[in-house]
Amino acid sequence: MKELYKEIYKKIKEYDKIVIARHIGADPDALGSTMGLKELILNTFPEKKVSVIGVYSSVFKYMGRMDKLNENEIKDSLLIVCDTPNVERIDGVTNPRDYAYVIKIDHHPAIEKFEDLKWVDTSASSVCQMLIELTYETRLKMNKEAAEKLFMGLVSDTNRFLYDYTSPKTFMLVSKLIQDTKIDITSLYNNLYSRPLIDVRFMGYVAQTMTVTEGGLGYLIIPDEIVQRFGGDAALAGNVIGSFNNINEVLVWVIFTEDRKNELIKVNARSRGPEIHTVLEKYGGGGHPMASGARLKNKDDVEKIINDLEELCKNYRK
Ligand SMILES: [Mn+2]
Repeated sequence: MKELYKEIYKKIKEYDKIVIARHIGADPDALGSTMGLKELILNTFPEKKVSVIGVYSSVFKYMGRMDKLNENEIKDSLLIVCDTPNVERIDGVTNPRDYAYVIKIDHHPAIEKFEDLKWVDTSASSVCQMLIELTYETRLKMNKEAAEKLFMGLVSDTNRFLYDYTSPKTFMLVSKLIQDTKIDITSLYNNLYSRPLIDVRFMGYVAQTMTVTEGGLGYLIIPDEIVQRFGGDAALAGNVIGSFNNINEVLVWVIFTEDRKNELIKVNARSRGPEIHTVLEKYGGGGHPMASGARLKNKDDVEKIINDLEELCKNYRK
């Protein structure tokens, strides 16, 4: 392992121009790792040119702005891809081979080889955790700005140290990070977890209205009128779906949101028991085993999905 850290460090040292990328649909780990890595590199090598690319996310504006990429510099640049297992999911890179050298740093199971050098650790809670580790194992220099970004990404990917890949190593690295940089973790939690009142009111609506079946399926169909009442954003369900975890009576929960403008029904589904992605795949959607979604053109599919998920819950309970 030590050799791998050294090799990554050597490549960073070798290149004057470095581009850092992450996956589409950015989340705090993707943003925190790329922005944090940029800080680390510039703090260690102030003369280098480091660009973080990808679509800017206003939801996570506290992570910082993206950089403009100079196309002419690609062929001389080192590309570091964080938190992304395959080319199709890299935001802002069509062909990694256009770059001089490619490093992949990831904690997803490997899907595709597009790199010259890889560090994939599926036991790591987050790529942010991996970068804290890399820094302490090499001559990269930590600072407060990098620490804040890495901390937020790690906290978000572990859901505040709740998920089971939170390990003794996670706590050890975070402990050292806080001690070294004196980051103010309370204010950072504010960034991550304060939310608009409308989301909370909508959560109340979902909690009040959700039907819960015998098998442990919670479901809810939200008509367009209700979406309009809560601000008219079809992304609303996606913002709150994660908040219905850990309810005794609910194993799987799904919200169907009518989107009249686009003539479709958005499906957001979550599970804390059976794997649900295969059901959603059947209806043209997909995702992770515990978090999936779909966009339905056919209204009849709503009932079919409810039946399939209910079946899944019942079998799981047996
Ligand atoms: Mn991640």
